[in-house]
Amino acid sequence: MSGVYYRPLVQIGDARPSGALRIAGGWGWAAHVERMERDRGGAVVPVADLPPDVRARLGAPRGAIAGLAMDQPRLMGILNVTPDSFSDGGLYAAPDVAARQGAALVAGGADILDIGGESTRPGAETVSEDVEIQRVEPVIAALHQGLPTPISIDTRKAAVAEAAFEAGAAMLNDVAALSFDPQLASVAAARGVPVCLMHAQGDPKTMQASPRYADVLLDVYDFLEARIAVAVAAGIDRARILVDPGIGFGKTLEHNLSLLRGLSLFHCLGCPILIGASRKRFIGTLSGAQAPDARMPGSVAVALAAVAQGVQIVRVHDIHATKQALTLWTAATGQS
Ligand code: HH2
Repeated sequence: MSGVYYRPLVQIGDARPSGALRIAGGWGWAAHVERMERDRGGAVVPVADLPPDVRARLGAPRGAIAGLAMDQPRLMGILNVTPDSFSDGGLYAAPDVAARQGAALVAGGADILDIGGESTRPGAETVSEDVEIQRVEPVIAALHQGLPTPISIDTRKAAVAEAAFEAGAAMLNDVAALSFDPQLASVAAARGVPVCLMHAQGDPKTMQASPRYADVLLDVYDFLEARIAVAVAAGIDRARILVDPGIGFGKTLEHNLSLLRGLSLFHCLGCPILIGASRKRFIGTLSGAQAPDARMPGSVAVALAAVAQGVQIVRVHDIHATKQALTLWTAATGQS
């Protein structure tokens, strides 16, 4: 993008000036963008000043992901089938309990379920493919049989993804953006599934040691742009790619906040945006809520702030509360 970045200043509501650009075919629009260059700061300019290719990418409606239209905010319910996830570790290890929790998430408003068999919390150890498959496969099979809701597999490993797709998963969520397992990109390409590419700095075991960026927002943008190119080169259709800045993955509190404030920049990548901030440590740091399951109000606030920037998918633990908040936010901002 020639070293120049454009962050749409997303607004919501009907009182829209002529000439405003609808962002990604969604609920937000922008009359102005922040034009940014590294080490030079930003300047607010009208959307009329956008280069035509950037304008086209910002404005193009995003295609459906796993059958879900991207013209309204979508909730991804988290279901970790692990003994050690930071928030729900050990709760849903038995397949029947996990399947019941999945059904409860759907009843509470989840549009898609994200099933993970390996914790990627800071300090977590990698688990073997076999163990990860044993954890996720029966749960995905049970959920797929019982529910029409699409299922995403949260894994970095090709063998796990393959087993999950066989069992009925319809999307890949990779916190390593296809960099952990060289086989994963071709597995996803062959299946034709949507793929979420998430930014992380370092691996889970060491990523919080001392994360550093020149400019976190622009560095993460460049990383995601490069990973999209890798995915496309491997045969994954660009229309099936989602991007995620990876809140908490090799980021300090200030890094997380810079990314949340600048989220709408990622619309310029031309892909739906997914965000996962639910119950993460920075919410505890800012609010004083020590226990992860006490961080629901802060998680809901971050979810709404993201949706107000046009983020299409929000990955959350507290589905019922987030759904209620989203319903009321939508009504109160005059969109219903
Ligand atoms: N965060 C976690 C796991 N997967 N995937 C995406 N796309 N974005 C995220 O922010 C994200 C993710 C970590 O949270 P959680 O699954 O709740 O915990 P754990 O990794 O301990 O299982």
